[in-house]
Amino acid sequence: LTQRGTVVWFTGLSGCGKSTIANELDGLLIARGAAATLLDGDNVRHGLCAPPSGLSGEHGEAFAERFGLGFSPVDREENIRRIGAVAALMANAGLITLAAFVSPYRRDRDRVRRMVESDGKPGDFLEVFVDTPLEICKQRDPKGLYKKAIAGEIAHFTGISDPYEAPEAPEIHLKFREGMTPADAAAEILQAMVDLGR
Ligand code: GGZ
Repeated sequence: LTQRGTVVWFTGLSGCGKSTIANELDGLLIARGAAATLLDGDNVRHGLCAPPSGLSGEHGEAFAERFGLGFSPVDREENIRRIGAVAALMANAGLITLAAFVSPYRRDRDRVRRMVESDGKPGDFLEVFVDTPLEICKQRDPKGLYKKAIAGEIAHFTGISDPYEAPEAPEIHLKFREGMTPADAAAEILQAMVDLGR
């Protein structure tokens, strides 16, 4: 691998495996001596994009209301904008930056692509479509969120009550195969990155 900063952007439904695969890939990259880092829901939705708590004293509630993000279309747009800006900075500093978010709207992903490419070069943004069918994600339902969404308990749930706009020309298209492990998927992406000159 060359040490050129790159944003590897994973997109796919809740439960498609993107976070697990991105974690595996992060491990593979680090084992090869690459400077890699991972942004995902667990570190971003609870940090950069979380409702601030205990930080602003008497203004706490107003603060949370204005700056904390949920899952309405406008909140997702802002979530992806913030993550994209951070990922672009990290890639600019030379890191292979893995970002794993549902990022359901094509326009928001394309905006991140343009931001990364305008800071660097075409090829610095690789979109990875983790293409696991909705039926499989529903069966997995690791957090019971699909069950709740189907029961109408979660508004704007991607795939159930909010759209998922699949990438039209992702650099890497990971189509679901029976028996494919996250490690297999990560190895495939690593090979694709090498093939793409990363
Ligand atoms: C989709 C939701 C929702 C709604 C909570 N729609 O499987 P998970 O649990 O861990 O991944 C999902 C995660 C999505 O957060 P992102 O920051 O990736 O979303 S986005 O890129 O659209 O901004 C899911 C959980 O949060 N979750 N409510 N309504 N996923």
